[in-house]
Amino acid sequence: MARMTPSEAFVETMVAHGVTDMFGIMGSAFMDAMDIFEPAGIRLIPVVHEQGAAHMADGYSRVTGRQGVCIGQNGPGISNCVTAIAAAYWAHSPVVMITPETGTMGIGLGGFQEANQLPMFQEFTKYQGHVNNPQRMGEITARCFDRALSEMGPTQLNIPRDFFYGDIDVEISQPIHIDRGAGGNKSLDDAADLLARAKFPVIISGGGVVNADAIEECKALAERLGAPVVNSYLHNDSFPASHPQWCGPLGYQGSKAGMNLIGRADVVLALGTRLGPFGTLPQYGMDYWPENAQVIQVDADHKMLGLVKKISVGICGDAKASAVALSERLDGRTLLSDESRDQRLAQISQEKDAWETELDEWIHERDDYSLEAIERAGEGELHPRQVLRELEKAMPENVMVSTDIGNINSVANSYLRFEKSRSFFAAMSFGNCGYAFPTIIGAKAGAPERPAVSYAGDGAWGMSMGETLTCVRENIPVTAVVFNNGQWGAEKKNQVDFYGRRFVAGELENPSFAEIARAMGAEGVRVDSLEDVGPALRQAVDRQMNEGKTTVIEIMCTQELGDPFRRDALSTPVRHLDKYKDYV
Ligand SMILES: Cc1ncc(C[n+]2csc(CCOP(=O)(O)OP(=O)(O)O)c2C)c(N)n1
Ligand SMILES: [Mg+2]
Repeated sequence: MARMTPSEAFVETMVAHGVTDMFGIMGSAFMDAMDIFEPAGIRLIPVVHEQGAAHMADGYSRVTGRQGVCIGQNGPGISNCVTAIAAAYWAHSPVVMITPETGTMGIGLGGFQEANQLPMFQEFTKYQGHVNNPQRMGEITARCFDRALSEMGPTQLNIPRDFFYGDIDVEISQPIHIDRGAGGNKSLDDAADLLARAKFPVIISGGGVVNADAIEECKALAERLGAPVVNSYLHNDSFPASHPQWCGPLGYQGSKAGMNLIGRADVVLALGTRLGPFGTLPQYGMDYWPENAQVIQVDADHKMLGLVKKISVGICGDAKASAVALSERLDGRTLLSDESRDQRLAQISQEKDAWETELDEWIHERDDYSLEAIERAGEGELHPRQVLRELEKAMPENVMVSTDIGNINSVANSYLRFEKSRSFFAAMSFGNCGYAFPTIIGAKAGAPERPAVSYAGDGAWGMSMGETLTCVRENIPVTAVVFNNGQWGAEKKNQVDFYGRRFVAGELENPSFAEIARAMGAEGVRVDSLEDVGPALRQAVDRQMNEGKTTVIEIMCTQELGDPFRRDALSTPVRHLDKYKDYV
């Protein structure tokens, strides 16, 4: 036990948990602790808006596998973070959100910046620690850090602001590491038997494979089975794209090769994935989910087993340990699928070739609205698909890419391929516009040696571009690609398909984003010819890595639009009132 102030206990516990960086905006509520961040070896990275701070903590945790930390002033600084914490929750990111609160002697009186801060994060946190007595500062801080990792999601540390002061006796806790294990023997035996009897097994490699650093173990299992491997939705970095058995992502704007192959499966091994409902919806008019296949699902969270899809075997385990245990059980065994190994590998390669050829030829969208948009496009407006292909070809090795929510960003799903995990940070299931840019800044802060590239549409860019100032001020160089199509395209697509092209609030009249970037102290480049796309990305990455400069690449695009996001959730309008009778 050592005598400390609660501020010291709080800071020392963070140090014990390896915290070196935090994101946030300073405030009086935690100034007593903030005062000793620097001598403790903690850098508080000041941001433009607290939503950005929480996204940065998310990106930081997704690339490092360690806790990302954010903090803000009680009341508005904290409520500004809600959206980003919700996004981190659905990305399974171990973010610790530190929320200093109104002092205990004032709460309930309607004082300054007062808010009840636990309910606002209740739905989006795995654990909420409230320091109800200053003596417990160290204990509850440690628990928030441990739970973020053990539960793989955000936790909240709520601290009444007067509880930073005083004298307490504390023993600083060391981190608790949880070894999750492979799952129960019976479920592993059953799964191995199913795999041994499978004729056409297919593996879905999910976010759990990324989080458990289990690519090699997934690869070994896939190679033993000769099975196609598809990525679960927006986890394109869960299997190396150069591997002959990699078949690309399932889900919205994913790989037709992957969808065709999983459609033939009699056994699906869903490794480290919750099989989220959005990620397996029909695409390109194909209802590919193999309803009659037996499904083995491996997830570290038992509550995900069988939640969305019917399963035959559920394994509550760590993706890495479970993959090893399954490989061991298959070792030396003859598998039914061994007979057809060569034919299946040939099918994988045929399907992939066909999809690559289709992508090469699919240079623009072909629906009526898109054809008209192309017709009316001005000089220098490029086809998004061609732009995305050029960017794909120009991506540097070891790149980290974040993507936003929007039509072009979603189409990008077919063109983003990775060799290693912890490389792709999409906006995942919360699907908030404005996700990608701050998230890549956090990722870059966590891995300064890796090139960092974000994608955003012009609408989403408007929400998030303020953080360019953070890149410049804090010397965290990244490369931001902005697809400028002058519209909130993804939502406009619904007006095309369902609302008789009655466009409401969808057009965006934009200033020059390149000029704005330059005014903020970054480099700004406008691209309006296809040949310039690749070189612009390469030069920007070069400036990022060698000169420490952030570049915003604004790419001028036509208004053509790919398949809509939510075909599953919209229906053609019905109007009963006479005055709206034409609105059908
Ligand atoms: C915070 C937030 N607000 C609104 C939406 C609804 N929404 C989804 S996509 C989209 C349009 C995105 O436009 P843009 O970023 O320009 O990309 P584009 O679709 O044009 O490629 C909107 C408004 C959302 N997902 N998140
Ligand atoms: Mg747009």
